[in-house]
Amino acid sequence: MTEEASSEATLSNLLREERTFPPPAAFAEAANVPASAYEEARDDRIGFWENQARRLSWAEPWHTALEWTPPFAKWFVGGKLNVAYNCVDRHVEAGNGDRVAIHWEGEPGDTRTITYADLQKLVSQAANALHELGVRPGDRVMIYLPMIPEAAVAMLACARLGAAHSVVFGGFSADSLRNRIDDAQAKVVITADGGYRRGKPSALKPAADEAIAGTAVEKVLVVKRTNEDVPWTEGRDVWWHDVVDRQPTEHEYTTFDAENPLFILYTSGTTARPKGILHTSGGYLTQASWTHHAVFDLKPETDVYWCAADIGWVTGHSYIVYGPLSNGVTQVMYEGTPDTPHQGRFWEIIQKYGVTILYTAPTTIRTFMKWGADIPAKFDLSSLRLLGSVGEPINPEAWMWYRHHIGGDRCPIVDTWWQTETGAIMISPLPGVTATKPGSAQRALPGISVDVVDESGKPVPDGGGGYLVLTEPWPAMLRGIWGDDERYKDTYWSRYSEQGYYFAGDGAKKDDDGDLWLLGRVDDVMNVSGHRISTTEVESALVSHPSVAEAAVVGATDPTTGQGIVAFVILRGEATEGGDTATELRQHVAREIGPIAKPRQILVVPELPKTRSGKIMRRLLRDVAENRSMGDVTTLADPTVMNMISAGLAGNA
Ligand code: 6R9
Repeated sequence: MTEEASSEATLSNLLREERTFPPPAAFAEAANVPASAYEEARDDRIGFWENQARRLSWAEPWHTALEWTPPFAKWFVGGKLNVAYNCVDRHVEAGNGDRVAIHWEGEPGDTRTITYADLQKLVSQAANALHELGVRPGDRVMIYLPMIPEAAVAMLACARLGAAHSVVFGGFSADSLRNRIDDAQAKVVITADGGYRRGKPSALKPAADEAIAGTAVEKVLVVKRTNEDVPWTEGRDVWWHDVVDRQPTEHEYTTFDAENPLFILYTSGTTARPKGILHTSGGYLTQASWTHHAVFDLKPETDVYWCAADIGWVTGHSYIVYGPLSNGVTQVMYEGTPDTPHQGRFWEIIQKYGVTILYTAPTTIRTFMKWGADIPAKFDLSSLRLLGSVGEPINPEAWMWYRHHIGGDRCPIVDTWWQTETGAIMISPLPGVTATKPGSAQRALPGISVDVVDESGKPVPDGGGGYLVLTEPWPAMLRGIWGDDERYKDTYWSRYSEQGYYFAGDGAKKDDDGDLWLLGRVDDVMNVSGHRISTTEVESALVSHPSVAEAAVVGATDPTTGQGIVAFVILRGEATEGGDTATELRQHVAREIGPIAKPRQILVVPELPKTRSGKIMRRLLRDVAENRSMGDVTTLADPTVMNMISAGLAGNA
């Protein structure tokens, strides 16, 4: 055995998961998508997607399902549709206007109930207003809003007009917003006075103003949410309630090409130049809609669905707005943070609305673990029937906690792998079919072709590890990087250009059953004395210790080993920081993975630096671990976290 192979073998310990959980019989029997979907798609992949496209309403049918000029794809060429009509009007026309589309819950406890008939009126008014403000098909509109219904309404209004929206997280800085406005050459910005976060109004308009000054933006449409005073630029700024509310509640839509741009979403990156991921209409909506139906087993008449993501993340686009609404779902939308006013807020919401499907991120689940299982135990969660996870690899430990404490050991869990670039879910169990394994996203959905390959592009055998690639085009795939075809080719298609594979940038392993384990971004691989160790594996080992709630691991330059493993851990609510916690945890990792993976240093911290989509910014932790001054923190959900960490570490020393 080579050294590489032997370390791979040691490191696979954690990923040899013995437990499997087949779907409950009743669930399987009533499931939307049966096992035969895999065969159907294998026999005729394109035909399979054409069938799913027929779940939508088209004004004109396509003549060519896929035009593939690698790496540029066009799906459903010649087809015409209106995305907003598909998400709203057709449900009203089908007699479901009275169905609740959105149960909105504001952080302070105010609520709004919006039916599909209401939504149709709201979207029509907003579309009329945007038209009045000069928005035309092909234009770009920036959306910088808190989690209020107007965010979804604004997106749909743009879609209705054939203009592309670009949503920017409310938590992003003025600088980030300005970069994106410039790159997209947006004409109109939709923002709000502010939103509520952690029990307080949090202003948005001042940052929007700072970002807009000197750009090509002509109009700023401002929603009143917090009633705080805001700076105002006459002639440029208009209130939503002045301009939108007086519009007719009907809007005659036109239909657009399947390849008409629907949105640009910027990925939060480490480089200065934003990367605008471009998505178009027909293929995107087909896959967002079908995956939502298939992976969440969505039953529009009876389910109450809740995706607890922010709309500024791709998950909010595909699984709050386009997927769910195209399926006529009743859903919950929540404005605030999970611990305001108390740590049981999520469970209270689930109990109140009878939520049946919950979709959230591992980071949130680990936060709940940290707060303790007695909190959800105080609420009635018996309405839940399916749980989903997205955003990061979910540690087996967190998976089991989610299954037991939230899902009452009865709800299937779907661990869904996908990216801003893929537009919709690619790898996930099918809840009525797959016997799930804690920590594994398992296999490609029907109609999706993935593989794990080595450096040279050769598929690795079962049991092996390498890089995740997508081997065939898929309907919701990005159509490019806005304004930069070269960068698109470079970033995703140059690494395996010979094979024509899309390089996802994620490490992955196939276990002995051929199931997939995602290991995080490939740049999250450490090199310790020549052994390649993924940060995810060490983090998983740490989190499997009863006193650890959350862990982030980085490789810091080490004079002897190349890199040394530095772990930042948050202890669980009940655990206290004792003198030998670090020693105990180092031994624990050695037991779980092998001595080579033992962290050089373990630092107990109160919080971890995360983006709004819950991804740990290891780059900043590496700065701390290597005693450097900190890099750019503007994309952090909470920029004060790094100060807390530095202060805590200084105190420890
Ligand atoms: C949807 C979303 C994409 C990156 C992706 C991967 C990580 C997402 C995951 C997962 C393991 C999962 N990721 N889901 N890793 N298991 N179920 O998160 O999009 O913000 O673009 O991030 O997130 O590393 O490459 P995006």
